[in-house]
Amino acid sequence: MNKTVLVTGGAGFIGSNFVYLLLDERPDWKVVCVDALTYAANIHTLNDAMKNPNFVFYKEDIRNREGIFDIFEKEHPDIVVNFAAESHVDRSIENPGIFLETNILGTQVMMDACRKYGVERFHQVGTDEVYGDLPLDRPDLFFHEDTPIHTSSPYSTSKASADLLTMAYHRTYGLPVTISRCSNNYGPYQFPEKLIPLMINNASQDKALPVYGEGLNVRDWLYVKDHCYGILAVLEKGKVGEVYNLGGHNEKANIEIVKIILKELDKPESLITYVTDRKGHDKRYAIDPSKANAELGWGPTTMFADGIKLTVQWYKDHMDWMRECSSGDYMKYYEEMY
Ligand code: NAD
Ligand code: TDX
Repeated sequence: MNKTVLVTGGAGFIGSNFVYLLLDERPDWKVVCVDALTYAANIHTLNDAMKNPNFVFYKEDIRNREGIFDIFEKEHPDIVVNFAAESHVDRSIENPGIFLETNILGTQVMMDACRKYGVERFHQVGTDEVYGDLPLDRPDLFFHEDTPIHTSSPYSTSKASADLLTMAYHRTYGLPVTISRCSNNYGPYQFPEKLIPLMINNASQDKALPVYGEGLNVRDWLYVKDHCYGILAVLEKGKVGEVYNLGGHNEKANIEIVKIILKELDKPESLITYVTDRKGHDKRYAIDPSKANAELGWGPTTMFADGIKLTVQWYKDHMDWMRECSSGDYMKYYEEMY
């Protein structure tokens, strides 16, 4: 059946992977991408999508009510998937304001447009960071959908606020919403400020690899395509008003990840440099994805050992893309950070 899906943040990391997944897997759907093209976007990521007649791109800010309403007026989406966000924890510590504006107020604008024009689903792309962190010495503990919200950073607080607002729009106005909360993603098209592409970028140039604290913080890594399949499963099989945790059962300490990357690139561990820890640094994230397994039949299919090889190879093959991202603005940020 033909559907029009409006994807916000589709020029960023996960949003662009989702755009490509939809164009491949649902060839009779129209994909409308809305992205403000912030520093985190690279328009060349969408070069192939632009050639597809089922794809249309709008450069627009989700905070701009008038502009967003105009797009709804023209496109009348059936489904809206909201990826657009300020997504980097370190930047939220330096400058929280824009996180509150985009992640909370931008989400409100998107849901107001959905209310006005009517949609069959508004899907909010959320994060496991809303649950706070788990202790390193309790490997038996996991985040469940009913784990209390307990945020640490301005980023996770803004995402938690957006989730709460999404549920409020469901209860108060009957908006047909779903939320997915995912663990750390890795794969192609991730901006090189995030751990994995940053380390690949630096190691490829024999630059120091800045590891926060002792590198013992743990994240649960999921290949981006598996996340995108999870979102599609929520859209097609998920129940309105529900939250679904999507995770990989693939926990690794940061230092393990860095050493795996060095091995893949055949670079020495002497590049590792321990730097001042992130303020309020969450210790461990670990998702229990059993609800998504049981209700949606979803689970990750990419083993980390394979996914990380694919990822390192992708960045080696796309150094031009990496250089485009590492423009003047990004280098200024990088030099201030490290
Ligand atoms: P990203 O930073 O790579 O991409 C974000 C995109 O949103 C960019 O293209 C940017 O231009 C766009 N954007 C930012 N502000 C905008 C605005 N005001 N209006 C319109 N577009 C705007 O982020 P990502 O890693 O792809 O994350 C996508 C979503 O998934 C976010 O909501 C994030 O919170 C969530 N998430 C990410 C991860 C992860 O590991 N990366 C894990 C769980 C959840
Ligand atoms: O240079 C670095 N050195 C380092 O040790 C960077 C950039 C990170 N780290 C550590 C901090 C974290 O423990 O690596 C871990 C991963 O860091 P990020 O890539 O910044 O991700 P994280 O803070 O875990 O948040 C990510 O996952 C959840 C995404 O950026 C969020 O958008 C998502 O919601």
